[in-house]
Amino acid sequence: MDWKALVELLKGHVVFLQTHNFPDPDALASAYGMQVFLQAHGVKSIICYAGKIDKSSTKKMIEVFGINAVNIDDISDMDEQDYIVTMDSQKYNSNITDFPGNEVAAIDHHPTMIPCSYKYSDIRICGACSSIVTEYFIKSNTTLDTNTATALLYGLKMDTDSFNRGVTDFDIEMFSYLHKIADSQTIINLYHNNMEIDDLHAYGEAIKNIQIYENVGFAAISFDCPDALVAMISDFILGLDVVEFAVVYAKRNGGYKFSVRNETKFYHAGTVTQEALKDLGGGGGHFAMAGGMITADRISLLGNNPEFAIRQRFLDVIKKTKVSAEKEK
Ligand SMILES: [Mn+2]
Repeated sequence: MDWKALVELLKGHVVFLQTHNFPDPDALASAYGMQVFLQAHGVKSIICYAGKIDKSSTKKMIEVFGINAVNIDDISDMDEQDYIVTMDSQKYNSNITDFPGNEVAAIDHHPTMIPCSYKYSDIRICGACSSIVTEYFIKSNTTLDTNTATALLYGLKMDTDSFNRGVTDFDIEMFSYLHKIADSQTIINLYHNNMEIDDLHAYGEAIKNIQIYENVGFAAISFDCPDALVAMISDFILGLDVVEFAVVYAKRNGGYKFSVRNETKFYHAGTVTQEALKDLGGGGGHFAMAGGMITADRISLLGNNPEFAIRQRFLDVIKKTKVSAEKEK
């Protein structure tokens, strides 16, 4: 991490901070934190994204912290000269749309799927992109106001499932810094009001359709729902005592959107998902959590029982992974 190099690189340019599509709290918080940080060093930037901000909890977060995130449809003047910093995501990922600007930098906490050479990159595996952005304030001695600290803490809390998932010593260190400045009441208010009545329909369908094969739980949702909701349901299924690996998917644009969770030490959710969805649309992510999709044009590859084929693909990869883990013992 070299905060001066980042500021130097961006100075004098039109800068867009682009989150992954359908941004979640960590993407928005880290982009917002970076915007405040850059502003303090004389660099103006615009937060942008593709897709929708489709959860009321995320909309509420934007309102509460006063985050100005602009949908790409409302940006007409971005050109190739403009600089893009990808936040909580990396160029070429399946969850980020390629905008006209030049991706000169990436700040992310996910493993790299397809390498890209940036002028500046800060990609570290940790619980949340918000943690990485927090360090920019600390290392540069930049004042961190309560609002920004609260947003970053919220992003960190949400992405780590309250410090249970993918959390590292670094996240805890950043948390202890944010905690001193953040407003805990705001966090409590946001945290305890992140489910909508409509979400219950998706939960209901997942509960009805759940299928369990040994320690692997599958649930299909027959209608489109926001990424964040699919992820919440995947967490929910993982909460079952017999389930150690959860695969939840919802219909989207003629294909499927996946959220995968792993609590074993044998499998890697990211690589299992990548392998299982190979040639179908793509996927990947962390050890404990991953996402993916099957695109409409690839559905036919699954034959006439797509749900069966999906289960088969995941179970095959999991079985293979298990065998190699046993060999290593
Ligand atoms: Mn994140």
